[in-house]
Amino acid sequence: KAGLNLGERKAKAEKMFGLMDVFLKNDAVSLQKDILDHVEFTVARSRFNFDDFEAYQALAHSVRDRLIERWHDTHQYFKKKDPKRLYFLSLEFLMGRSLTNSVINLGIQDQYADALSQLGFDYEVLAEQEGDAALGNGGLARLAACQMDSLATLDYPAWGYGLRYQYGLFRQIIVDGFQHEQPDFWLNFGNPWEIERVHVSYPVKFYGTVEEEVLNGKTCRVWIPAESVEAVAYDNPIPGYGTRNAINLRLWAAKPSDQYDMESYTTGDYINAIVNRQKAETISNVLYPDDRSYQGKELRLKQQYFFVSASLQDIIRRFKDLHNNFDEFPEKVALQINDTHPSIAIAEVMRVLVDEEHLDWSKAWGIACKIFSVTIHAVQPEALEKVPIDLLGSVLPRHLEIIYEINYCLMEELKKILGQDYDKLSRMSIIEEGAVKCIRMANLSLACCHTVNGVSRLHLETLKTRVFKDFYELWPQKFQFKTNGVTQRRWIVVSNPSLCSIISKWLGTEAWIRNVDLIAGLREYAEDPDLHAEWKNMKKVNKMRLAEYIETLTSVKVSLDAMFDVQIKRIHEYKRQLLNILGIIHRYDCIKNMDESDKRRVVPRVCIIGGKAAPGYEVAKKIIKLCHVVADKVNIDPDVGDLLKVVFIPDYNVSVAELVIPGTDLSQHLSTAGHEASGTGCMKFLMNGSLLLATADGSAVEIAEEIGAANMFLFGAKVDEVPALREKGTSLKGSLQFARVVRMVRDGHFGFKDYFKSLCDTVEEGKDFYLLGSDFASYLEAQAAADRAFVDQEKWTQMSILSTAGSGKFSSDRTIEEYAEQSWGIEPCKCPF
Ligand code: B1N
Repeated sequence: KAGLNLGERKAKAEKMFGLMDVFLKNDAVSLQKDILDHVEFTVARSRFNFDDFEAYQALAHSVRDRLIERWHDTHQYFKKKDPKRLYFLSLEFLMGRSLTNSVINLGIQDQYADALSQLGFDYEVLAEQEGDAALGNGGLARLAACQMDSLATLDYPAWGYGLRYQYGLFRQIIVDGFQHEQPDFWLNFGNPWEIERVHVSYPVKFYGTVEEEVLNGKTCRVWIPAESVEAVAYDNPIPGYGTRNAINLRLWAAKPSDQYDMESYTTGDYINAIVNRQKAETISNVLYPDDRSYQGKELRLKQQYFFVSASLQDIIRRFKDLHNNFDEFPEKVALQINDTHPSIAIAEVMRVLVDEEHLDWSKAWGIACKIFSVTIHAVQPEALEKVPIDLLGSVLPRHLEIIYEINYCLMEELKKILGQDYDKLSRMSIIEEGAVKCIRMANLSLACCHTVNGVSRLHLETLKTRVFKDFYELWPQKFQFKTNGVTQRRWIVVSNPSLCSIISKWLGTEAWIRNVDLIAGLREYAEDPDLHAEWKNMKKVNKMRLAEYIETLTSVKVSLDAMFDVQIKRIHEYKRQLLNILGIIHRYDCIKNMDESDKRRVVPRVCIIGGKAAPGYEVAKKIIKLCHVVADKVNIDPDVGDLLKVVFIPDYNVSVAELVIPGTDLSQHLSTAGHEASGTGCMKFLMNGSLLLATADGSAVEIAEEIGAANMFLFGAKVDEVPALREKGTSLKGSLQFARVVRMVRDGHFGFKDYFKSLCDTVEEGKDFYLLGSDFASYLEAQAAADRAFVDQEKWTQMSILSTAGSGKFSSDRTIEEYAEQSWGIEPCKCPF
C-alpha cells in the first residue's frame, strides 16, 4: 500500500499543526520526565545511574527540544510572511556556552532549577559542565554572537551564516610561565546545541579552468571546476528573550563529495580515491588563530569561499521558492559582510547572476550594489586583506575574471570623475600592482556595498581621513558608523544574577532586559545608602567567586579588600599589556622602597591579566612570560604581602569572562589612541559596574560622554597627538620612571634577561611605536587617581552605579536597531505566541 506523497504529507502536517498548537510543558514534573527520558534514550544511560556530565547532556537535550519548537514556528512564520531578510555572513562566531543563555531567554530557568533539585542535582553545577563554543578569535566574533542575540530578541527576520570548525580557537595552557597551544576539539562529546541537516547540503566548486561557450547565440564564459566539496548545514537555534522568535545560525561543515572523483574509482585507484575524499574535510577543520594579520593562505581563501558559496546557494534557493524575478531580490535580501573576510561573496553573486541566471552584467551589478553592506573592524591599512592574484586565479579562476571586470568598470567610472589622477586611481584600484600582484578585498567591498560601517565614531573618522580617504571623498554618503554594543542578556542577566536582581528591584521592572535604556533610571538612586549596601554586597559575592577561581588555578590567595584590577583581552602590542606590567613593576618598586607608615596608606591591589597570544606572535608571548616572572617575584615577597598580588588567568574565553567581569573593581583598556577600532570588553565591564581606566580610544570616547569623564580614569595621548609624539620620540627626562622599570626588566631583576631583551627593545627611545614611554607618566597618574577614589568606598560605589546606569547606549540592541534602519532596511517579524 503506497503512503501519502510529499505534498499530501505536508498538507496533512500543516493541518495537524494548526489543530494541535500544543507545546512542550514547562512545569517541574514535565521537565523532570523529559530530562530522565533523555538520560535513558538520548544519552543511553540508566535513569538510576548517571553522572553530572550525563545529566548536563540530558538537560541540554530537553532545552534543545524547546528551542527547536520555537525555531520551527519562527521559520514557518517567516516563510508565511516572506519579509525582507537579513543574512549575516561572518567567518567567526564566539558563542560561548548555550545552556544558561537558552533557559533564560526561554524564560524557564527557575522551573529547570526546581526540576533538577528534586532529582538531586544542582543546576549551576550542571551548567559548569558545558564547554565553550569558541569559533572565533576575540572582539569581532563575540560581537557577532551578541548581535545574533539582539536580532532574535528584537524579532528581526535574520539568519547567521558561518563555518563549523572542528577545532575552535586553541586552548592556552601555561607551562613555566610560557604559553603553549593545545587543540580545542570541542565536538568530542557531541554538541547538543546544533541540529545536523544532512539533507541541506550544496556542492562547492574549486580550481579548474574557464572556457568560452556559445549559448543561444551569445558567447559566455563558463567555469569548469576541477574539485567539488559538499557543504552540510548544522543549524544552531538562537532564542530571543521575551519572544517566541528563535532565529537560525547555520554553520557549514565540509564533507567529501561524490561528484568529481568517480574517475579514480573506475580506474581502480580505490585507496587514493578515499584518501582524496577525506582531504575535502580539511576546509572546515580549523579556525585561523591570528586576528588582524592576513597572510594570503590558500586554505583561508578556500574557507571563505566555501561558506560564502554554500550560504548564497541556500539564500537563492529560499528566494526562488517564492519568487522568479531577480528584480525582487533586493526587496527580499540584505547581505551583511562582517569585515572583508566574506567579501568574495560579491564576486560570487555576480557569477551566479551572470553565468548561471544569465542576467546582463549591468543589471547584475545593480542588484549586487543594492544588497551588500559591510562593516570594517580594522584600523590600520596593513590589516586589510589582500589575496595574491595567482592564488585567487588558481582556486577561483572565474572569480578572478569577474573581479577584473568589476575593476575595469570602477576605473572607467573613476576616470570620468578624477581624470588623469593616476596616483589616486592606483590607490583606489581593486588590483594592487607590486612585487606580488594582489586583490584588495576592502576595495572590492567599497566598490559594491551601499554602506560601509565603522564600529565607533572615532573609528569612522580614522576610516574617512586615513584608510579610505579617497573613497570617502568620492562617496561620502556610503560611510556610516554604528557604535558596537554587547547584549545585556548574557553580560548581566546570565553572568551576574545578583546585579540583575538589584537592577530589577530598584527599577521596579524587568523591562530593562529588553529595553536597556531604562537602566538609566538607576541614576536617581546613585547616592541611596540602601542601594549602596546591596551594590557592595553584590560586588563582594562576585569577588569571592573570582578569588576562589584564582586560588584553584594559580594557588595564589588574594584579599577581598584589595582592588581587583583586571585587563583581559587578546594580547597585542597595541593593547599595551606591557604598559600594565611596567606599571605593576613601578608599584612594586615603590612598595619596596616604603617604610611601614607609608605602606599603611597603600591601596591593596590584585592585578589580573588574561588573554591569548597568536601562536606565531613572539612579542605577545614574551609579554605573557613577563607577567608570570613578575608575579613569581611579587607574590612571595614578604615586604609586599597583600598590598600587591599579580595573577595571570590562563585560557581566557567567554565563560572565563563571565566569571571575571562581575568581580572586577577596575578594568583597563590601554590601547594607543587610534588603534582600537571599538573595543567591546569595556562595555561588559561598564554594565557590571567596574570603573574604567582607559585611553581616549575607540568606544571609550563615547563611554566617557555617556557617564561623564569624571566617572572614569582617562589618560594618555589623544588620537591627534599621536603622530607628533611618534615623530618626536620619548624624551628620557620626562619619563625617568619609565626608564627605570624597563631597566629593571633589561637587567634581569625578574630573571630571563636574554629572553626579555628584544621585548625591552620594542619600547626603547625612537622605537616605541605604541608610545608606552610617553604615556607612562599619565598612566601612573590615572592609577593614582583610581587608588584615591577607591579609599572613599561610598564615592567609588556611586561611580560604579553611574557606570552601570550609563551603559544603556552600549547594548547591541541599539546597534542592531541602527543597522536594521540605516543599513539593511528590515523590519521586525514577530511570531505570535
Ligand atoms: O573587532 C571588534 C572591535 O571592538 C575591536 O576593536 C577590533 O580590534 C576587532 C581578522 C579581526 N578587528 N579586526 C579583527 C578578527 C579576526 C580576523 O581573522 C581581524 N577583530 C577586530 C568588534 O568590532
